[in-house]
Amino acid sequence: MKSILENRPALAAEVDKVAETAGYLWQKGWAERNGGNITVNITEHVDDAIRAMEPVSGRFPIGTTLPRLKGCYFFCKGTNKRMRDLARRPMENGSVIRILDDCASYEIIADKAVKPTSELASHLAMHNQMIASGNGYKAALHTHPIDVLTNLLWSMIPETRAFCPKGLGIVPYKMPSSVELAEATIAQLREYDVVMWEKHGVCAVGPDIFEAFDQVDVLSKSAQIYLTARSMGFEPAGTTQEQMDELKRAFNL
Ligand code: 2HA
Ligand code: ZN
Repeated sequence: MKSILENRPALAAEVDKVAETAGYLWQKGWAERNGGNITVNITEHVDDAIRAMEPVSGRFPIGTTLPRLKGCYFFCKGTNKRMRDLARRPMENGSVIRILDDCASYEIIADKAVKPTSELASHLAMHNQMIASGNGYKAALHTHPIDVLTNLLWSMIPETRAFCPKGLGIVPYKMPSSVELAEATIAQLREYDVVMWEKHGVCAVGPDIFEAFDQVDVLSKSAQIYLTARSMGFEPAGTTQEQMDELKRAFNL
């Protein structure tokens, strides 16, 4: 069977970036078993031939109605699939879905009938909001980092300020995969690009999947510095407010 990626280098490049990121998540220990999920809005790469493609699945409800997603297409990690497998064989461990005109259901169009991530409602709600905000963001990432990420840790390395300038939002515990989790997540996303799902993991959004990953990565690095300092018996002071302000002026943050 012909892959949807064949003769579509721009689309193939986006899927390659997802596969590369999936490998990082596994190497970092942030993706045990089927943990974590990735979705990328690929609508800009969709041509008439893709629009004409017959589904390889039935229709499934999203669980919520997302008016901005009419006619949108997403590459999604498959539910119950492993990040480490997505890294090597993205089209066997993920699929392309089409949002239907009711904005409340989707069908799978390629390559195989791999059912998308269990956190689809949260992911699609985030994409819906990113479109509404006009920020041009195309990627959403959910992962299970080892470090405890909190706002305090944000000040540990100056780069965190530069590369994750908005800091971290906190979403109180909600059932995984629930619409309540989706709603609480998008409320935090109005202010932040990275949110912590209490007792679960983090979610990050960005223009592409690399940028979403980088934000979690810098926060995690900050957390490691903090925890290493604590384990050596001192409380790190972090960047002072003065130093932060200086950075802000110098780099226009
Ligand atoms: O996809 O991480 O939150 C597995 C999960 C669910
Ligand atoms: Zn999870």
